[in-house]
Amino acid sequence: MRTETPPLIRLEDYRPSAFLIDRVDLDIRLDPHATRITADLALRPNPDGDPAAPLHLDGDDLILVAIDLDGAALPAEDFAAGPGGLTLHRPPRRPFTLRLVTQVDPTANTKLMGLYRTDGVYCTQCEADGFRRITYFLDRPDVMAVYTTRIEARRDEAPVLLGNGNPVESGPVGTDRHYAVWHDPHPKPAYLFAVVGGRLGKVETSFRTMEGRDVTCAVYVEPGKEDRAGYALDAVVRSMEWDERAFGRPYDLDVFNVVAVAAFNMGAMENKGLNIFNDKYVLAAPETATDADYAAIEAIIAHEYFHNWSGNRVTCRDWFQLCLKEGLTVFRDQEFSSDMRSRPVHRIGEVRSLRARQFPEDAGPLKHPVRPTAYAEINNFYTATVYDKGAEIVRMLKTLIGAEAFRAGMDRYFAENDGRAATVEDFLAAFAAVTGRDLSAFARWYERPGTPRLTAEGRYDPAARRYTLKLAQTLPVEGPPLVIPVALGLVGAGGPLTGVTCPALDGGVFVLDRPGAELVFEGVAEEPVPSLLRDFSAPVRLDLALSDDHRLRLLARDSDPFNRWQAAQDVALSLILAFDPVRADAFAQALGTFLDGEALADPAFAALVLALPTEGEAADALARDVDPDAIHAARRSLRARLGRVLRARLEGIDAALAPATEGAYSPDAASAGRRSLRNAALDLIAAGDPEAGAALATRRLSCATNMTDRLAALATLAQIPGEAREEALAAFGERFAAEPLVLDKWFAIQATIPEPETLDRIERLTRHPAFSMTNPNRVRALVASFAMANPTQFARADGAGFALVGRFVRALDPANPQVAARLLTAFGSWRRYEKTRRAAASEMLNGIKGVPGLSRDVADILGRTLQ
Ligand code: 0A1
Ligand code: ZN
Repeated sequence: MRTETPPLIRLEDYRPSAFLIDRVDLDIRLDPHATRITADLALRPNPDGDPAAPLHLDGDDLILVAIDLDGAALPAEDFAAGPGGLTLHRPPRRPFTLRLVTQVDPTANTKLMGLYRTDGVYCTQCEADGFRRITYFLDRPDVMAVYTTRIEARRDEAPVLLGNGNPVESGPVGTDRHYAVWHDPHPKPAYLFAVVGGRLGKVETSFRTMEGRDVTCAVYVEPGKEDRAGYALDAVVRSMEWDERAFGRPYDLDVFNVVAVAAFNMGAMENKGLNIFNDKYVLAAPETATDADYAAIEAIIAHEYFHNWSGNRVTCRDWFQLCLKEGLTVFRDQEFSSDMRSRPVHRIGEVRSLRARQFPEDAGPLKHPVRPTAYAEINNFYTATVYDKGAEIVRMLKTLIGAEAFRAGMDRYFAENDGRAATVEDFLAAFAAVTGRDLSAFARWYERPGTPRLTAEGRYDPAARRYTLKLAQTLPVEGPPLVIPVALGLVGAGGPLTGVTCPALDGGVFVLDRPGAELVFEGVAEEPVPSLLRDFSAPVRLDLALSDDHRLRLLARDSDPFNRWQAAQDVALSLILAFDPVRADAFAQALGTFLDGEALADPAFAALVLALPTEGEAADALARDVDPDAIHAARRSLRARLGRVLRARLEGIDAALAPATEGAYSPDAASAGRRSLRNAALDLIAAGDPEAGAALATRRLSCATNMTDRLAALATLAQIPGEAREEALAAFGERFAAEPLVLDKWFAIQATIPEPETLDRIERLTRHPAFSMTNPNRVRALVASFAMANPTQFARADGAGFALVGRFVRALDPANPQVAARLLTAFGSWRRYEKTRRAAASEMLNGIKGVPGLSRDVADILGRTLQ
């Protein structure tokens, strides 16, 4: 039996629901294997729906125990029920209540969707379609109801009982049980429903909103780990403050709870008033978490909190509109992090991750518009395109209309759509209304897949002191042009040129809304270098032929930090793709001058300048016949050369930063920046002189006082074969044997060693007592890191790397299809390899295709990947 390509759900087929549900009263009796859910649903026909339709409620893996309509048992001939749904053949055409009693087994729920147990804690995940695994329901985001939830459990098993909204009452039931009732006054779609029950410790604080509401904010974690929850709690408070200041959005309940759980498919979830988090994005102590972990915790806490307005108060009409909440909320969390940290450094980080994940996605078989028009499995559309390109669209909108109009448009969007399930059209309509502009051409960004290419060509006429810049856009798919905001300026030998006029520019931005345009600059006193797409003003690929000298002028002199960084990246990338010793040395000289001048003034920025483009970026630039071994070797030799030429300076940086980085740990951005530069220097020294590097890294490991430095030293050492590495790895593994989140880092470092023995290492590590196929973090640490961040070994010419990942996909699929499908996306660029590797990937993918009973998640990714 072969798995067929699953059927598609299409945007154009959207119809309002035939019925609505106004109120949901739940009584949940938690039990490890037989949890009973009694749901009283207040239903009514939808005036906008089909008046003759039967009532079909979604279900998934449910056992129906009882069904009553308006208090009387429903006769068997009036309905049909199975694990996958419940149909009432002749539903009343008036308001009525349905009581459903269902039973589920949370312990057996390995998909981690619906109600499940992780380390003894009951929790739920309902986005996108998990509520139907709790009770039969109209499980679609445009059906919004007011929920009251009573939770009952054994007191010893679940002393803490949490639900959405505000706590109403609680008390004992008999001698060993208890209950709690929660009421959420804000109508919400089922995907935002949550309950939690378990033994949990907490930290809490209170926050007074701009409206004067006192909110109790709490973060719940595994008992004993309360001292690692403080940073997350602080991030909650900072997020609340910021959303008031930046967007005028206050919180709207009396409590805001965050719960950390060990097994979670994604990063976190914005359930109303009860955010549930992967514990990796909550728990932090200097000894166990890196600077990057702290930054991610801050960003994800903010992201989920900001969903309270962009997602919960205003939700999505249907799942095609996912970017409406995700793109917007990513944009909001990016702005928050930029305000909390260094804006340019954060922007560079955003763009690096866009290029690492979204550009390849948009160039391969899994590409899709930011608003897809069809899907087989919605859980496969929580993608870099929906999230990150979606955020770029919001950013471009702000660039186009200006900060003030953007804020006015946001206010209008929230005011007009509060309590509604909205669409991308509703979002754009708010900005069109406040600006009086027609945004229909801009809206094409939501519809057109693929990364546009922006080509630029400049000509200087010294006699006329005129510079002419031709810009053109090309799109991977035919169609009308996009509206591309191009922030730009001209840079002379001494810095940005002044006294230059160009009427086509508005606030330094040219809006390219045609296939091509010519910009004329007057009063240009010397031959300039154009600095284009400043601050990465649009998610496009830029084709601009510049000499190394001109690029290095941008590095030295441009006023735009993003383009200074970009200039160094461009030179480095061209050297990785085609090495030239003379150019490499000139590049090293320029880096040296840069480091001398400003490394210590802005260490975080300097660290980014030293971080060369990744092997993935080089592969993405090549686009075809990719040989990861050749890219790896080229990048390695460039780094070795830079390390040797810059050795003295790198040692100087190391010494200069030693006192500041060896003191007490603080996760703030400035301190983190110093650590990142010092660790970047160490890594480059090691690239130039592995022996000295190994010695230095070993010393650093022995005196590290925090996880950032410890892990950086270990990562450097991991690249250098030898006994020192093996000893360091073993010591680290023992030291943190009781720390699963730290062992994840240890798994990942080993899985990304670019050596053939890594395959055996991974096999060995799967037998490590801390490894588990049922915890997604463990699987991601060991296997997804290998697939996504070890290009030479994943794409080995003999196919063994592909085969290893293929085996994991197959083994995971029956238990947790979402995680299996995500792992399979590592093959998204398989057609870009040279032919031996391409054949190996094809063979592996076709092998999975033959497996009987694949999940819809995996079958969908596989079908599209092979298309
Ligand atoms: N809305 C969440 C993402 C999310 C989606 C699906 C999940 O199911 C396993 C979990 C979380 C966010 O954007 O953070
Ligand atoms: Zn989100």
